[in-house]
Amino acid sequence: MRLKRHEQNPILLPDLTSPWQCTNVFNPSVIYHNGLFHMHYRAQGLDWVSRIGYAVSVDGVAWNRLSRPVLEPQDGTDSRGVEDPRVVEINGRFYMCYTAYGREFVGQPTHAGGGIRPMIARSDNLISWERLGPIVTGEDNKDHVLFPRLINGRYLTLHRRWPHIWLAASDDLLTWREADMRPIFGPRLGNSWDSKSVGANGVPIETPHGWLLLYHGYGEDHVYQFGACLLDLAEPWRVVKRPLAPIFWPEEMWELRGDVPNVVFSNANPVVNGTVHVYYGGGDHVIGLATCSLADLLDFVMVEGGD
Ligand code: BMA
Repeated sequence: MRLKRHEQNPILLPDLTSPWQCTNVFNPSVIYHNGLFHMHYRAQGLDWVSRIGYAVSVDGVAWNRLSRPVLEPQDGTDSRGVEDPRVVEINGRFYMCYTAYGREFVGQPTHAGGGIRPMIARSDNLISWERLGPIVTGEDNKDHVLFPRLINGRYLTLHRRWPHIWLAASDDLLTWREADMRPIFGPRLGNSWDSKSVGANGVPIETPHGWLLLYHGYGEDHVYQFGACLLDLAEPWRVVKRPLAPIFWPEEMWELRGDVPNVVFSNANPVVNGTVHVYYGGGDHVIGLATCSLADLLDFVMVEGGD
């Protein structure tokens, strides 16, 4: 089982005429809404600060982008950039999980002196975003993504306390208590591709068998790859299937090289007409698309995922 690259890859490149997105465009979120694909992507330009751009598409391959970013840094908590959006629609409103990379931090300085916060913002039109706040502060935490519906009346999010994927619950998206957080899975020692680190990709896909979660990982060689697993539908902290093999890894020149080499990094896997559309950053420099049938991916996870 492996994802198939689109023949028109890469599907989005830096715009050399635009100061804020002339260097890198990568790690996009994509949702399918009202018959259109809506992309939010991370962009870097002349100042190397990450901003979030927006683009829209009829076919999911050719994009029309807004000339201005839809989210930019606003204070010391995100002055180094707003990164890696993951957008989800819940009960008719849109929520964006994104990483704020700042110079100011609460608690101990971490990760080379920067603060890395998992933030949530809300929108009714995908363009204007209102910041709700962070899930946690005072630690380096990212790769957070909300589930597309409430479970037991609560919002759920995955997040990453390195090197494990955690689950957290909240009544209102504003208060996230430590007591409502727990680790759900981590790297697999000795397994070639995800032995060092893992983190969630896009919004978990609801299926009759459970939540299908695509995730990224790397091993000793630091090559980013994707895997898939299945979380229990009612108790998503329980991992029910997790195949050993990856489903995608860098092979193209623009995945092996780029701004950061050997990186495929995905924040989006919308399902449209039975096809999983995996949008991803290649080499932290451009955007690619790879697909598979949802039925085939589910088969693979069920059959190869162990008991
Ligand atoms: C991760 C994230 C991603 C990035 C990846 C590879 O830690 O910061 O934004 O694509 O590293 O550089």
